[in-house]
Amino acid sequence: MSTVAAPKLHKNFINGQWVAPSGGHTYENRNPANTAELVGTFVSSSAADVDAAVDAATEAYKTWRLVPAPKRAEILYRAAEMLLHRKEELSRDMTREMGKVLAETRGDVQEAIDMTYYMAGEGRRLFGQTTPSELPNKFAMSVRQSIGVCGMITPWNFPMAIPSWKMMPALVSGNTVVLKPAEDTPLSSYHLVEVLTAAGLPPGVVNIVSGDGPGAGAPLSTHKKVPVISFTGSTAVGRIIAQAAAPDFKHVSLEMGGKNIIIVMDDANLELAVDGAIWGGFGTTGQRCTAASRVAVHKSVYAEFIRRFVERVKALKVGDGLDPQIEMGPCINEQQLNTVMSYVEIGKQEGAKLLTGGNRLDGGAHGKGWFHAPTVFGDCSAKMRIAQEEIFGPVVSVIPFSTFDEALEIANGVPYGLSASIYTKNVNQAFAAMRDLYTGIVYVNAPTIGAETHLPFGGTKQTGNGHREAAISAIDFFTEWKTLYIDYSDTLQRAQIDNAD
Ligand code: UN1
Repeated sequence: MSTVAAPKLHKNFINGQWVAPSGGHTYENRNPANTAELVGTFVSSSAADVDAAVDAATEAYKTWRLVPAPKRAEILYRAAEMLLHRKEELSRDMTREMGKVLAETRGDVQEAIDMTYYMAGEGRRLFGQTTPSELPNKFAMSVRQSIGVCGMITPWNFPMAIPSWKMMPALVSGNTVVLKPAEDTPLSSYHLVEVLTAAGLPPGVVNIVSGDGPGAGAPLSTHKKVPVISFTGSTAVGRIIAQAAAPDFKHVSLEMGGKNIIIVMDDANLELAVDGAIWGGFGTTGQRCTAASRVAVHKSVYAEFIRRFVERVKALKVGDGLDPQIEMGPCINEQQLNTVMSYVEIGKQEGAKLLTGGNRLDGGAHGKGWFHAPTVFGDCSAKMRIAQEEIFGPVVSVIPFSTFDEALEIANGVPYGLSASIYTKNVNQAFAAMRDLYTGIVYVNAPTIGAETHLPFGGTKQTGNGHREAAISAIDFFTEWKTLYIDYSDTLQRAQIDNAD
């Protein structure tokens, strides 16, 4: 039987030490399925704490960048092994602080394990290019160089996976890290850093400052000694970070909102599409940036799809994610629940047809948590707010359409561009959709969620700012190219001049 962490005061982790916050302020982290349960107490950090963490990371960078990458990678390999060993206990703690069901928190920890192994492998690659020079007796190549202290601000919906997406490529590339985890889910990030430390990461290479956005996130993202910021969260906060970082030309990677769609064509395997819409729409209580919050269904199969989908949604068991019977957990907090409820009102006012759900669940076993019924709106038009804006909760808007072209127009007609999916057996339409859906990720005959760690993750338009997480693209973000020319001719050779006829 696995154990779970007892509630305690978790201090910041700076320079390999657990340190009390300079201001002495703390906050409570409670289980969203049962707010009577205290998961732990964490510190509310301020700019002074961020300064101390950045100083430690700056100092540690001097030596960490010179550790050979394969040696850095060995620490990551050890960490991955330890995460695997502790997977069950870490997953249980994550369900307690985040609320999603145990099968999903196991997936979250596994995603961190996958990323850690994958980036450890990069320690023996980190390839650059060699290429012939245009001049004789001259050698040309490019190498990756680390950048320095990377500030990371991570969300609560993937409390271990997303910090690992950012930390592992940064670390194997030779950077050091200051992490500000989401206020609602710091424990999982602490576990990750504990593991890295036990695996042999030197003091100061990874530091954690907990707290809220204004108190800790803002001083980190604007810090003069932090040249790299990696952020996952809302588009509104991403815009603030990008603007604040612009005067210093910081490297900024933003992973923001989504309004992802599943397109169900008339020839789709309907049962499979319903499975996908359930998992895509209500997995993680809809609190994924990749959530399928829109489902567009061809008119000829619309009635049948709705019938099967709504029946399945009504049967979803909502409750405490530690219970193996439960299929959907709570919203993360009261504010998120209120957002969901306000969008339900908006949907009703807009004239969408409420087919199931639409209410908070607060009776009986749900009484102590932030539960909302899984909700489906039918007969939505593509321009309704519930079909345009990110809700980040268990609400799916179903939109009927008549033609393939109309479906593509609906799919692309939102401000975001993270993930899209099409269910069809028509290979021509599948390829046309792969080409014409303007998103960072497209799935065929699978829902909008399910990204793997060795492929690029990110989106177009207001979802991102052109970078991609995971895969080799993460290494591209956390390194800079350095081009090297070595002239061994013992003469002055002028490029573009001495080689010209
Ligand atoms: C997110 O939605 O915030 O593809 C991240 C997925 C997961 C990661 C999602 N592997 O849904």
